[in-house]
Amino acid sequence: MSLPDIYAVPGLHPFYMKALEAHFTVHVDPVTKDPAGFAALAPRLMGLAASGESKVPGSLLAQLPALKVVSVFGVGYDGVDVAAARERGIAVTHTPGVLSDDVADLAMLLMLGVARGLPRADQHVRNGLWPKGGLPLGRKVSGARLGIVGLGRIGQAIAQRGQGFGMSIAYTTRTEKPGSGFTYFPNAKALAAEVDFLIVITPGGAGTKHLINAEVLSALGPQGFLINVARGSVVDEDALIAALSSGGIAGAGLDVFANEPNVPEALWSMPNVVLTPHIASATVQTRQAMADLAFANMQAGTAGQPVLTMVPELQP
Ligand code: A2R
Repeated sequence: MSLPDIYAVPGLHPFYMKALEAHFTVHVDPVTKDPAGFAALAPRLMGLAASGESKVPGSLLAQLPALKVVSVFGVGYDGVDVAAARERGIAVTHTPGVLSDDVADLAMLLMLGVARGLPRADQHVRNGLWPKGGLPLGRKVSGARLGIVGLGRIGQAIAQRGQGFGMSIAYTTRTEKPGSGFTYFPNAKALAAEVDFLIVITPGGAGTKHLINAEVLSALGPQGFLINVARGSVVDEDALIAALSSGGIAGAGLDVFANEPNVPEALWSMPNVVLTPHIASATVQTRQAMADLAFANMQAGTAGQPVLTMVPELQP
């Protein structure tokens, strides 16, 4: 018996691909790779495997009449046209929860790294500069004021870690979380004005585009640090570069960027910035857990069974 056909975007994680290939006939990027054959293949494609950064526009969904599920390997799915999927009765799933610890860990790593100047200190030793002198003093993290923009699964995991560092925790969300025990601010600007470190961990997409703008950065001020582990679109990158280069804020730790994998060259040489290439969930353990969940969603969705983790907008 032939295996069901599915569509896979290019560059999917090998753990996810391995599981898919054992149970499906996987067609990688067939629109581009075989445009002539695509019309014949399209009516057989029952699932679409995507990553958190993939673009899955309504125009693509419209070409896939048999599609039952889009299974995203990632918690963010802002590239998927969920409204178009809803109209066509297509399930959209993601991998919430299994990556929260890793993303929170990386947020702390970036915060500590930029505050204590880890990249520069490492280079200082490697380049043989230690015997010639010391480094500028860092910024103490323990006991400082932490502000979290977005107090969902990952935001709460960050808050827990911040508590472990004796930090005071405040946050902003669209709706107050009275049970959290943390101090609520109605918007990012008001929060930024009251904290030393501002960590951004909302979803991406139109609703949060440039939530962190010049005004918010100005409120964070010359002693404040920005950490972004959400999506590049949430921060106005031009405003951030301007604030970093003028001393408007003290520094930044960034895992996500507006136009990945391209990072503005202005950031490369800044000593008060720590940059990582969107690796927040990139551990063996978490990528395997994400692959297992994304695969389970694909299997359930293509079999017409209830999926495990539907995106919130499509939940009943
Ligand atoms: O919707 P609310 O009020 O419960 O707050 C959510 C918050 N959020 C916002 N906060 C401020 N302004 C906004 N415009 C805004 N829109 C959403 O983000 C909630 O507290 C948080 C999202 O939490 P979860 O849905 O539990 O997501 P999780 O697993 O923490 O992941 C967050 C994002 C992903 O969407 C990826 O883009 C990224 O982390 O890796």
